[in-house]
Amino acid sequence: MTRPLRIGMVGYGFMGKAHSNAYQQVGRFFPELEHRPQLQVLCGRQADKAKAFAGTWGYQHVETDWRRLVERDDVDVIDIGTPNDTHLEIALAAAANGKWVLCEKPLARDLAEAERMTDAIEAAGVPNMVWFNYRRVPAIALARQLVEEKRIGRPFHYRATYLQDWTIAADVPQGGAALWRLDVDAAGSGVTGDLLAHSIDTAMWLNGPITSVVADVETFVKERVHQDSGKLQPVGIDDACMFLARFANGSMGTFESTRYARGRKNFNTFELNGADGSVHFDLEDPQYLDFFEHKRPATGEKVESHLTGWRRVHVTNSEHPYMDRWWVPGCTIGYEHTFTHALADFLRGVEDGTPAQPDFRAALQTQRVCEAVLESARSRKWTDTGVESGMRATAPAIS
Ligand code: SOE
Repeated sequence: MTRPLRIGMVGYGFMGKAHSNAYQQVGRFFPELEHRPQLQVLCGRQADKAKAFAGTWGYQHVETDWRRLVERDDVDVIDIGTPNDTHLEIALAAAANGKWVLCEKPLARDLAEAERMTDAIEAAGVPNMVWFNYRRVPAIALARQLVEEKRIGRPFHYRATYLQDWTIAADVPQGGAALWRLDVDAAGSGVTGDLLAHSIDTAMWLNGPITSVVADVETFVKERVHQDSGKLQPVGIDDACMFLARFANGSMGTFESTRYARGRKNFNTFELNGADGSVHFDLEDPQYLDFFEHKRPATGEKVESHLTGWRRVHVTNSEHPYMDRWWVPGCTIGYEHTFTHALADFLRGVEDGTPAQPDFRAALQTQRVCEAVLESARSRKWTDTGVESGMRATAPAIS
């Protein structure tokens, strides 16, 4: 038995597309799910663009004001795919109207907003999720599986980078449709909220809570023309951020992110080194997970030291996370599939009563780390994150 789930999508940009595609694909590739997303209403401020998007993707109706959208009786889910400065108000109103709420990352511009959103969602008791899609890259999910299988052993180091290069030119303006990420009022922060939030979410999923950080940030281009005013205005975001971290499990972390790494487009990498093994991932080569296994020889067993080395696992077998839903071994999948996987996990969680992660509360923990990072960069001191120790984003205890 299937039942329709009527989607009210807010936003028709990059994420509007990525999420709409997931709604269309999920029932085809995860047919066992009971809920079948139905593209009901597309909401966007510019009527002509909203209508065009709705036509392309098959939304039945168009709204230009999210306040009307959240009150509609023919909508079950509100999906927030708009700039960060709109997340709070929309989430609060959606929760007050009893809608399920899906929100694009980062959860909010800052911790205070994220706390209000989490409180409101939990008080309303509605299903919710934040689209940290990279957890659903099969190779990253495989890394988590290897941690759970205790193949990494006692963790020592976690190393993450998230590098891009699209804001190097000083004449790139800030603000407006495509460039709100450069406007601190709309985004809340720069690479910390936009890119490092991904790295932090993945890190805490694989390696548990981050307890304290010390950070440094830089804004290389100090003034940019704002698209709304047409005037040169100070830039309030961090263009680059580096921080050291301590994890609750005793391991050490380094995180680096910038939009000024010439040649790097979406270079999202991590490496985890433990006593028994290491994993390495690079999103620019997303089908692969590199794994190094430190073999402890059984008594009398000869170790073939001349053959030790990293193993490149091509993560396309049906035994790999999510891959039984797609093609034959060796045939690859891409970025858009991660959203379909996230949605499938969310719906399954609702149906079997084990909410998918990261929900708002888990994303709130990532927001705590982002806040501590920015605070540390201001104070130039080690700063506690306040991440809840029982957080549900935590990887299982690693011995
Ligand atoms: C920024 O350029 C961006 O689009 C992020 O906002 C996304 O979350 C990331 O996945 C790709 O890069």
